[in-house]
Amino acid sequence: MEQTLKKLGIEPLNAGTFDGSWSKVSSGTQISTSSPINGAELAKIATSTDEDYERVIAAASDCFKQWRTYPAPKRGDVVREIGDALRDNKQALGELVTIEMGKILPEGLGEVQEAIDIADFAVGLSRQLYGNTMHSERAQHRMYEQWHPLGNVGVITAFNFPVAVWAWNAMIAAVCGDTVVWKPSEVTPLCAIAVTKIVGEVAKHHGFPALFTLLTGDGPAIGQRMAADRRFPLISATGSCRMGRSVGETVAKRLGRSLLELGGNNAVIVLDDADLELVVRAVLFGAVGTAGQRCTTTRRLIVHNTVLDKVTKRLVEAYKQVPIGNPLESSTLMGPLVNEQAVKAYQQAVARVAAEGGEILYGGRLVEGAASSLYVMPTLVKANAGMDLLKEETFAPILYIVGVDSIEEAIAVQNGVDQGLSSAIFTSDLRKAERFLSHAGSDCGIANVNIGTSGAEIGGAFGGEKDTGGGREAGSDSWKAYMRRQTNTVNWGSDLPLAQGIKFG
Ligand code: UN1
Repeated sequence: MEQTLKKLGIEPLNAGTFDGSWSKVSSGTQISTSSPINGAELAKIATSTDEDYERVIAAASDCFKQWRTYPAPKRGDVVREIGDALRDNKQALGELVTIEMGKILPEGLGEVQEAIDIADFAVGLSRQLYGNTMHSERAQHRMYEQWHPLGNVGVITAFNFPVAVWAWNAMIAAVCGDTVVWKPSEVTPLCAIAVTKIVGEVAKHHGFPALFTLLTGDGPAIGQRMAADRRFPLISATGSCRMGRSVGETVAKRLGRSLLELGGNNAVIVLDDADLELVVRAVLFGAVGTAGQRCTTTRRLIVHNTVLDKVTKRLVEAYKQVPIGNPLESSTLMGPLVNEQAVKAYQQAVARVAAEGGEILYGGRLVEGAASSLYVMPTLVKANAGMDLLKEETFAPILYIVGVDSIEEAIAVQNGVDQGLSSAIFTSDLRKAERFLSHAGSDCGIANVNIGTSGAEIGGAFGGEKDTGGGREAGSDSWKAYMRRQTNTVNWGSDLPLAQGIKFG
């Protein structure tokens, strides 16, 4: 652990504010971050003061005025170098994700890869920020749309993807000509500091030291302040529905834009003709991966009653074989939960199962003799669709299994929650798969066939409907959220015809 921190320039006490240079560590109050692996303190961080906040916004706003004049493909060059710098640091950064957040190393490395992938995507995008051209109804007129840089983008991220989700926003925002102010989760500040050090060097080298700035807080105060601040035309926030509702309301009050990627309550539907081998593998990754702390984690398994017993038995067998332990060790499949609060949420959910008419089939308790009190057993629950628990997102490895008699019932159960992020169906029947993907099928932002709910590629737009917040990040045309659109009409004739054929005077 020490080696990793050293490689990434993490000190025992770190500045948590970056405005193009790092603030003094003596300024703010200090928070400490510890590893869920063994509870050991990793480092202390000086949080951002009110003055730090103002300095960061001023530096980002100044930087924006320069950065937006820099041609988009050149902005792409800077992002390409950032992708290379992330490649150079992939191992150490992946380790830091694992050490500070607790996901297993292959997932920590995968997360850094996701950041590299979006950098590559953004480089290509920097030459493809296309606007449309329309045919004007007026003679000798040209009409078209262009996309301009937006300004400072405030990026508020959660602990569970402490590198990748910032990168989805930051890499795209940067090629769009925006500056990025990052407020990471107070649970994973070191990941943010390490990333800011790496990308800050590249940005500085190109003369834009305040392109990617950082604010560290202790709790929601800084995020709320950003949400209310008109100097952020866009706030992109990832986290719980509760947080998103509060940020969204505050941003809406000043008529700003928000891009929200909030809670999921993702289901996998298993039909009677499903390839069960694929089901078990996909559900294991989806429900146990990242210890159930992805927004895309599989939380509900909706199974056709004819295969319910078979699927349940196979999953119990598979769950028994999940090695739980130190996420840095290659044999481990599941590490700890991130903190005590997460363990409490897990325990509270487990405690409600019986009262709500469910039955714990496997797990439901802490791992005995573990290196910290944060290791829980992945849990399988026999459930029914009416249980209140199934409507909630508990950020822990608890999978509720529900039996159904038809695809119609399965889709109704799957859609019968407030969240709408990710969903999947396992079937060999093309018609049923298409039914699931149709307008009358899954109501989620992501709907997959014979693939689980988590582990999306960056090339598609990522996000969900309903209480998930409606935002789309990463690939496809998500970039449009980070720019402002302008419609231009140019008259190159010598008359002034009016639209709609109006004669005036
Ligand atoms: C998140 O949990 O906030 O699709 C993001 C996935 C990852 C991203 C998850 N690519 O599971």
